[in-house]
Amino acid sequence: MTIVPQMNLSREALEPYWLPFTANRAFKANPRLFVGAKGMYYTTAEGRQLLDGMAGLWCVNAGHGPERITAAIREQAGHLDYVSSFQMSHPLAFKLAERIAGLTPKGLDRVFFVNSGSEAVDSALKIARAYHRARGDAGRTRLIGRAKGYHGMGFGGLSVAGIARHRRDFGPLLADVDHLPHTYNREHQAFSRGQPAWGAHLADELEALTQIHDASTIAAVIVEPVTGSGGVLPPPKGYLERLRAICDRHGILLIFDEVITGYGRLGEAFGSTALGVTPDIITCAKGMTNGAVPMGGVIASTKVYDAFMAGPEAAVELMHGYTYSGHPLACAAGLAAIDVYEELDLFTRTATMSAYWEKQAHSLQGEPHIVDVRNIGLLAAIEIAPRPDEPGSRSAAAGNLCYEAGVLVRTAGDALVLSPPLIISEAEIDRIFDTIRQAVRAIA
Ligand code: PXG
Repeated sequence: MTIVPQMNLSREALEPYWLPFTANRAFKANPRLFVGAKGMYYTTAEGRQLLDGMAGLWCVNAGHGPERITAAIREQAGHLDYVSSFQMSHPLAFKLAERIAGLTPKGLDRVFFVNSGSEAVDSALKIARAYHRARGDAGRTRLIGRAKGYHGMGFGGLSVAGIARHRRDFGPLLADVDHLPHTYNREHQAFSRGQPAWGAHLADELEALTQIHDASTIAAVIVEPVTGSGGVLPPPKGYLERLRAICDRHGILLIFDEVITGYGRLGEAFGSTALGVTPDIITCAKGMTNGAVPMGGVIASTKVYDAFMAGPEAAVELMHGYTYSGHPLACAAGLAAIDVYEELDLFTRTATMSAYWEKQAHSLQGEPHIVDVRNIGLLAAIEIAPRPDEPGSRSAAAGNLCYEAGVLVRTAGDALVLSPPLIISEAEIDRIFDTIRQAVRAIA
């Protein structure tokens, strides 16, 4: 019997677990197992410390395991383990919605709880369609996404998403969907610091779509304010403002998917505030509980919410929700996470630290294979030229070298993407970029 040393389990014992988004056979031959985490570091099963350059999966914004969050979950589990949110609730759900409404741009203050980013997106798309119907405008059903967009793995989110490899295997998606082009153009934008100067005009593609579909058929446009998984693409200056104006002109709802940009990543509680453009609906997840308990949310404007509140008072206004919506443990973690963010003044700190982050990220310009560096807030992508006919192989090799050197980064196609906990220090920022520097110098 082969024993996998990291796990003290037989190779066969690894079979039943089907891992998501993973090369299962390769993983099971060489498992990466983590047994602990604190602050900026993971502990692997071999006892190595790994600097977490990804905040888990873009979610552990205050670093791993803040005691206040852990204690809040523990305590809540002892009081009220579960209660349905259908026609009943519990006090923490109301408290959390109120706290979140205090973090969002003005006018966005009605919070619908779900359990993940994917559910947040599907819920937001359904709310957008139902909103128009509630106003007597049921012909508005079309949903517009964008190339390179990631909106989770539900059929709704996948339909508006723009990463072909994610969509390919699953048959027909939602009908009545179209996409804007993405905003990346290396020739015009390479090594931009923060938002690129070129590309605002790409928002006019929405105007062009209204000429194909007729604006009166379009319910909503959904975009990530900064494309995340698709490779960290900050919006060109003026682009989001232009999308907003076109949506207003045609009565189209604007949804910002802030699953990554929410909860401080751009130096304000939400990216909408940091970027100065207010959507009608925000989706969030990840940083909501600092990754400790699954949770997501749809934050709607009062205008959207009020449109649902016009019918008979005893009637359910939105036929939608999940068994675990507003789960007591998630709400406890959500409240404690906001406490921790505020106690550390983490969002302001992020705004300050991102200048150093930007400087160090761009110090990689001129190193071998590096064809672009993109950054905004505490996000960055290091674009690595692919080997001929082997897309992704060189970035994967660089990512593996970083892992061996004790730094966890993520690869997205030909890019290394970085999204560290917001508590990162200057010395840790140096270590991340120096490790990448050594890695790209070492690979062919
Ligand atoms: N919207 C956005 C913008 C996201 O980044 C989701 C929705 C879906 O969230 P859930 O909680 O359902 O996973 C996400 C998630 C990666 C990666 O490799 C990114 C995500 C998830 C898994 C992998 O970058 N983002």
